[in-house]
Amino acid sequence: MPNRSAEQQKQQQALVERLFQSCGGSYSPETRRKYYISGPQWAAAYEGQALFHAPTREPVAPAEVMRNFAKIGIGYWTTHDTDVIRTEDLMTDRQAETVAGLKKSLAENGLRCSMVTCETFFHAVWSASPAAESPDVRAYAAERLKNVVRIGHELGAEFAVYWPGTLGYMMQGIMDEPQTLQWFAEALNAACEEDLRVSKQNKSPALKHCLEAKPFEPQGELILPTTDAMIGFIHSGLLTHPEMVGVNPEYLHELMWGGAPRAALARAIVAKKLWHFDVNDGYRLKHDVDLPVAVVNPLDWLNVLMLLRAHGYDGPFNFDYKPPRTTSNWGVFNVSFPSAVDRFITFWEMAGEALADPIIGEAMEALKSGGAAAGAASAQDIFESTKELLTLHELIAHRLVQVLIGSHKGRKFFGAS
Ligand code: 3MF
Ligand code: MG
Ligand code: MG
Repeated sequence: MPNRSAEQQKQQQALVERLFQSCGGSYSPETRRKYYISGPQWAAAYEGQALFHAPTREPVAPAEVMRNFAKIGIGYWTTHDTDVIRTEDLMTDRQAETVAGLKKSLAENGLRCSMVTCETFFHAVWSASPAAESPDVRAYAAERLKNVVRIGHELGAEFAVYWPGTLGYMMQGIMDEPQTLQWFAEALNAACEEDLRVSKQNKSPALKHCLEAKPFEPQGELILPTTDAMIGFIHSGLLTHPEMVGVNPEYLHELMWGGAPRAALARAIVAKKLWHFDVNDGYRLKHDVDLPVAVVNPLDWLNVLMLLRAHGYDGPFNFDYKPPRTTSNWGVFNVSFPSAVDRFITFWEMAGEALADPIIGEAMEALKSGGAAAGAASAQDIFESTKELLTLHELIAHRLVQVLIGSHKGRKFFGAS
């Protein structure tokens, strides 16, 4: 029996491989490495488990993830502390050994660690949040954040990300929110202080600390549910080093509360806080399904990348998605990551085309020039002067869909002229 299924699996892989190759449109590892794309350890090693889901895949060790990322052409690797070090081994000699091993694997595979993040949501110690009433929990949270900063320096990371996870509640009336925010700020302040200490000692640049929000999950109510809330928190006066702290919006997290990710990103851009970006896809007002980038909302993704290109975003694109649990261990590295990366690159290049499109360009310019109602004082005259121009909004939307489906390059359906 095992032999028979091994044979079947080989045949099925051959079929998937043949069909994937027939899809075409893939980029070489060298081309993929030109983009600031990072692959999370937790995404690659995700076993498919969830509240209603048993695992469908085997665990994958960091060295194996790195080997596969290198082969695919994903140049950067990101991790939570507990993705690679058991909670009980953190801040012990075992941690030092593990970190040394990770450094070696990164070097062997020609990868760099761009970001480290602290897991403050999974372990039982965080059940009442990392800013819990108990001073012991809070002191431990501060130590964990400081430890992540040190690991980040050790691995040469540029960013530290904090998704507070359980910073919220399931039931009403159990929490003093302003006090909890103050406590949460204390842990971040400790992380920034530690960063300044280590970077001074090592004569190396400080990390960029980025806050990530999610509107719900794992708690019913979160105290900092959106990227806007995080930006407000950065400027609340509770942080001792607000200049060291920015945001890491996640595409689906903004969609989950019903917002427009593009508008959330725009607000972070004008606040000069858009430093890191988690990319994935999913559905509005639903769960954090973490689908691969652009499989649900391709038009929106084109639009999001136009925004980022137009405003010179040069931070990482962190592929914080979950390979679907119907994808096998083999499929994770042979289909899931390569296809997600290639779609991203295609959308990035398409965004460049859309920004350079002469039709869109002329339409935008015409709209901005307005209707020469010079000196007009009446609302009606001003409206009349641009009335016909405003039809360009719909024309631009049509043109963007043409870029998405390739009509702008002559792709035609049913004998269109
Ligand atoms: C949860 C997330 C997290 C964060 C991660 C980085 C497990 O929905 O998106 O991924 O991105 O903790 O800090
Ligand atoms: Mg998520
Ligand atoms: Mg994320």
